[in-house]
Amino acid sequence: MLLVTTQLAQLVMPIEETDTQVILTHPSDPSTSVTILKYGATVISWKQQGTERLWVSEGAKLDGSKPVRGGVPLVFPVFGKQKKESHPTFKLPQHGFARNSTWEFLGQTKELPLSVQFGLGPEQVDPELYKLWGEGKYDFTLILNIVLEADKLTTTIEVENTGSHTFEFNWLFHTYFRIPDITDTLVNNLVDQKCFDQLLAEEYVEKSPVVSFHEEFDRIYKNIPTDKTFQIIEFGKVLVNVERDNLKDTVVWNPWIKKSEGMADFLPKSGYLNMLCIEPGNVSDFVSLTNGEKWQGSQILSIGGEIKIQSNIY
Ligand code: TA6
Repeated sequence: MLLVTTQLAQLVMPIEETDTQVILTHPSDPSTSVTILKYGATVISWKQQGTERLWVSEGAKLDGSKPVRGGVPLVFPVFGKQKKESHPTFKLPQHGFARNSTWEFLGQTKELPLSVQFGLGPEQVDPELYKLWGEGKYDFTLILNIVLEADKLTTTIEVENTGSHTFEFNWLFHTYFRIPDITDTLVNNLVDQKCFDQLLAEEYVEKSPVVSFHEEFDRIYKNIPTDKTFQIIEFGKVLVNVERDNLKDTVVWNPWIKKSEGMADFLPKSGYLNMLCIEPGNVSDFVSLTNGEKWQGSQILSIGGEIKIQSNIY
């Protein structure tokens, strides 16, 4: 059948691969797409009906010289810096090595919903970096599954211990959301959850039904039931819903003015007004995997919908 040019133009390439990136375009909506940098398997763009939903610094390095400042950096096998010198992750850099290793694009796994996979193993990690983790004695496979739907983006990580030594790890999706103005932004359904405040170095129970932002904010909310949905709300409208599967903790972070000024790759410096990190993970303790064991967790991001208040009223 002869397709005229305009119809051909409508034929969307659902998956496009370059040397450094993979771009998924929704089969029936070319204005909905997700771009993944092979370096760190970092999602660096999620456009939903043409609106960019993630924040990436204008100073972000996309050439593999350092982890991307923005998008969805992947944190493994340690969140932050381990304090115990005897811990196998003690010598690793902050947030581990998954976000600064080049992952292998494993291809498409499903037509609908459009799904692709990326993989990481020890052979893809800088040897100098890898031997900092338990003297390099561990063997693992990470498989990242990314599913793009019309108004939803799901990222699932599967961790497998493919070696003979048991290891323990943290996992976190370090997601940077793009928002119109942090000073008009609220996040709900963290109320009554225990959190560790990284700025005060103390633990307390969150008592605000909706959290607002007026200074640097860096809290690890712990052991939150996965039926709780966090909603980023502005002027009574839900921007994004953040749901989790098997990820019991969530970090909420905004660097504010001073911290932003201290990060060379955080640009523009006013960018703190337009970003908010809501980071589902397992970071308040370690997951332990013995030989052959697997673990998986998902972050499910969706757009809009009704405000849903979920508090522990019983
Ligand atoms: O997730 C919050 C956090 O742990 C903050 O404390 C801050 O360090 C942020 O991560 C960014 O870390 P990075 O290593 O990407 O500069």
